[in-house]
Order: sequence, then C-alpha cells, then structure tokens
Amino acid sequence: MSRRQAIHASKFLSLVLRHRPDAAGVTLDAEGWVGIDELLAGCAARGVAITRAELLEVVRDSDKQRFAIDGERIRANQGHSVEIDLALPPSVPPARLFHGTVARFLASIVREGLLPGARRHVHLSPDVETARRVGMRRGEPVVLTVDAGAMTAAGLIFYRSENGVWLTDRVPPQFLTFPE
Ligand code: HQG
Repeated sequence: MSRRQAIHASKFLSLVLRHRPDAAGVTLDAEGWVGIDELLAGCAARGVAITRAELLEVVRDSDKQRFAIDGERIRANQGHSVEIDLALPPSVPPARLFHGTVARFLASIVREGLLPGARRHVHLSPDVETARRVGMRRGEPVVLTVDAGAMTAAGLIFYRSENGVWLTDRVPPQFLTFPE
C-alpha cells in the first residue's frame, strides 16, 4: 500500500471507529470494539476495499497508534464522539499535562475551561511537543499547561488511553496556565 492509500485508509477507519460506524454499516459494542471481518466487509460494501493485511499495516504504522487490536476485534484508542465507554481504569496523571489549541479559541477557553466539544473527553498530551502538533492541525499552535496534579487533588478523574493520550471530562479554567 502506498503512503497515500495508507493515510486514506487510516482516516476512513478513524471516521468509522470514532464517529460514524454507519459509514461502514457496522455497530460498535459498548466499549467501541467491532469484529475485523465485519469491519472489512462493511468497508468493502461502501467502496473502501481494505485487505486484512492492509488493515494490520495501518494499525502497526499509525504514527499515533490510533487503533488497538484484541484478537479478532479492533477499536480506536481515543478521539470518539460516539457514545461508547472505553472502560479504562482511572489513572493518576503526571503533575502537568498539555493541550494544544489555537488563539481563536482562547477567549472561550479562559471563560469555560477546556470542554470536550463533539468528543467524549478533553484530550491532553503528556509533553509540549505533542501538544504543539495537536494545535498545529488548526493553525499557529498555542500550548496550554494543565495542572493535572491539582485536578487530581480536587477529585477530578483522568484516564490514559492505550496510545498515551490523557483523557478527562473537562478542565475548569482555574487549572489552566496560558502562555504570556
Ligand atoms: C478547543 C487528534 C472553545 C480545543 C489529536 C480544540 C488529539 C475549545 C477543539 C485528538 C474549548 C476541539 C483530539 C472551549 C476546547 N471553547 N474551544 N471552551 N475547549 N476547545 O479535535 O484536542 O490525529 O475535538 O482546544 O491528536 O484538538 O485525530 O480536540 O482545538 O489527540 O488521531 O476545541 O485528536 O488525534 O478539537 O484533538 P478536537 P483536540 P488524531
């Protein structure tokens, strides 16, 4: 598979496994899993022919390790908007986490804190560089620092997705530091 084909397949799989399972005519179980055969058949029926070997290649080579395979099933590690429960155990985060965004969202973030928007959770990065890359998807990145230690002390819960992204329900503004 060419790099272009792999990116196309990865984007379609992200769409199906995070947001629109109906786009491949499949249903995710309560924890976001779907059978690999069922998924591939659904993709093929909708004109996105992906072989099992190609799927495994996409999963293996995903720069962010976006997908998890468990036996005969697959799911997205994070990023969902569909109502599933990843059933991750609560986990104690490092003292600081980071969130990459862009300037046009800042006024609202100062007011409301970080909200999950269309997704199930707010997504936080373990390091500045990763957060910068996340922000860069939308423009000149702005990296906010999250006082995850204080949030934990306040009883707020974090989960660590299988690919190292930290998830939480929301980040109230008092736990955010904005760059000068
Ligand atoms: C912003 C990607 C206004 C937030 C990434 C972000 C990540 C607010 C946008 C994962 C706000 C939501 C998630 C508020 C938050 N007012 N804007 N109160 N609170 N925002 O895409 O974190 O490549 O849903 O700053 O790498 O950008 O797809 O979240 O800009 O891990 O695998 O609202 O998706 O992974 O955008 O990205 P998103 P995100 P993939």
